[in-house]
Amino acid sequence: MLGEDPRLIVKLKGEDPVTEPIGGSGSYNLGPIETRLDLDGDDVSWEIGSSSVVSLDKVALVWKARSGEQVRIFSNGYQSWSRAGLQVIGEDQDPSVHPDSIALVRAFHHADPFIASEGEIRSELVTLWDPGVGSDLYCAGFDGGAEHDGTFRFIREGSTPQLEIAAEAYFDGAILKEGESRRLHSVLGGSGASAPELLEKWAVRAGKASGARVSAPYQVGWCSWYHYFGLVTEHALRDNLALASSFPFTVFQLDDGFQSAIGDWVTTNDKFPSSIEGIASTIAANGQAPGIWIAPFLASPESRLAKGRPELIAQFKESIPLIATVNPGWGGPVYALDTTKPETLAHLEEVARSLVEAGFKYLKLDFLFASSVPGTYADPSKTRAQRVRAGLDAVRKGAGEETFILGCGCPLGPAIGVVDGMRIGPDVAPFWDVEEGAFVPPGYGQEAPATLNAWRNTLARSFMHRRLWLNDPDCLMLRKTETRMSPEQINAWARAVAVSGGMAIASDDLSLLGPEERKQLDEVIEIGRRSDQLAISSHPARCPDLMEARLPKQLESGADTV
Ligand code: 9PG
Repeated sequence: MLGEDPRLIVKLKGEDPVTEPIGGSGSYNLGPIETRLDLDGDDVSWEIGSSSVVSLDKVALVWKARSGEQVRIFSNGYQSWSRAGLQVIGEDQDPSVHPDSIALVRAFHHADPFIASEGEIRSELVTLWDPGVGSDLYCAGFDGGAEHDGTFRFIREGSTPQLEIAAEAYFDGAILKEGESRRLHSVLGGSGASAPELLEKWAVRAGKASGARVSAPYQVGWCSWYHYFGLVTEHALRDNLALASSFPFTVFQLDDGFQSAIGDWVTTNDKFPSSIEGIASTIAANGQAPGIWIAPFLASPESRLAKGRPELIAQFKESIPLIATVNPGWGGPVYALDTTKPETLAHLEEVARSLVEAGFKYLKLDFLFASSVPGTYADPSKTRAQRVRAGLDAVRKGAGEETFILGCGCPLGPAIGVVDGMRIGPDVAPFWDVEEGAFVPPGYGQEAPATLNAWRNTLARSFMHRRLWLNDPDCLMLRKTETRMSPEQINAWARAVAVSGGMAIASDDLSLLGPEERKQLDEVIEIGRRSDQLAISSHPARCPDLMEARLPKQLESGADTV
């Protein structure tokens, strides 16, 4: 994999990077960091040791490759909602370069929220590139992401036909003790002619190395969000439940809007007269598995959690709570929990256990990037990835092995091996593209809620399905009223969900679905099941124009095509 002029780079916090050429497998000392490299064909395994206490920003393998006029890169964003797809060096820009980008938005796209250098293209966890010299495509990906984030950087300086590629283990200033060793995630390389096949091969290997949970059954269900949004009521939930029996739903999932506050997940608000136990038992009595949404790593300033247990909140600095995101629907800023504290992990475990004991069998865990946001955490030895992973492990421990866990707003790497399902794209919406006049934070246009944005990622990340988890493309919306999508757009989205073989979760007021929409749902499920079966028995749906178009248009499973 390593091309010409391979080098190792170590960067400590606040210091200039140091670099040394690599001559092959062996041990390399750069300042206090010893890196032991094992080059094996196209793969690299590596381990670092520190001879003193250091704050480590990154360790990177860097090499050069001949490139032609056009260098095309599959750029994979950091978390569920981040864009994935083709970028071309010199034509596209890293979203952080937007003059008005803010740190919180930059952190949506990439592990490293600092501004990329001019012309640099990045990809998280895995990448694929066509150097434009008529040769094969190259693929490289980390074998997991539980210990640290893994970023690929591509840069072409000036007009030189040389491409510089870096595979970076991102530590974001984590503290290493004197004498401490840490194994890094291996970098797996490959080359070949087919982009989807190379990405699938990587996903199989990374999934195996990280203990991916890929055996849950095909999911068919209902979710309250994309019709009712935060205005959902118990009344609306019960109305839909009353109609659900005539649909093939196995899961019935209540989304954001039931909780008494962000952070207080086991108590309901005034719109829900019943307790969470009451809601779960009502759903179960109707014959569906009860599902519920929570954002476990968040707490609003008004929550009982933030007020009663302020020590669980991460800090921006010196007693100033860390704001993880700002959401007008929740009344503004919300804080991130400090998942490096055993007390926080005990709390998360308890929340998950309470929900499962209340009867929920499906947990949609949202805004999981919260604990990856840079800030001051109690244990500075933990990387961003380890903070996310620790929180996820705590939830899994409380929820037990049988509970279906769906990750959302989730950094991808740290979740492999914990979640059963993963949202792999931005939110759908009852409209196709971001609408004129809508406020979109600078640099967030391709992540903003819009069915088109969900479509892009459904095609571009199809290779992850049944390899890293079950893909959740986001919800189906089949209603023809109370939507600004045309019948053609509704149909196009439904077909993408179906052919992807991913989770089929409808999010309509069921009273708006007539026989025609019901027939369409049945068709989606029929194609979806077959595509999913093919993903299990041979390969997931493939996107043949992945490297041809920034917005791919084709998806093919053995069952059908888009
Ligand atoms: C509930 C929703 C749904 C949805 C999730 C997530 O402000 N924001 O940037 C923002 C981004 C995503 C988002 C909501 C707000 O949607 O993806 O399915 O569960 O939360 O609030």
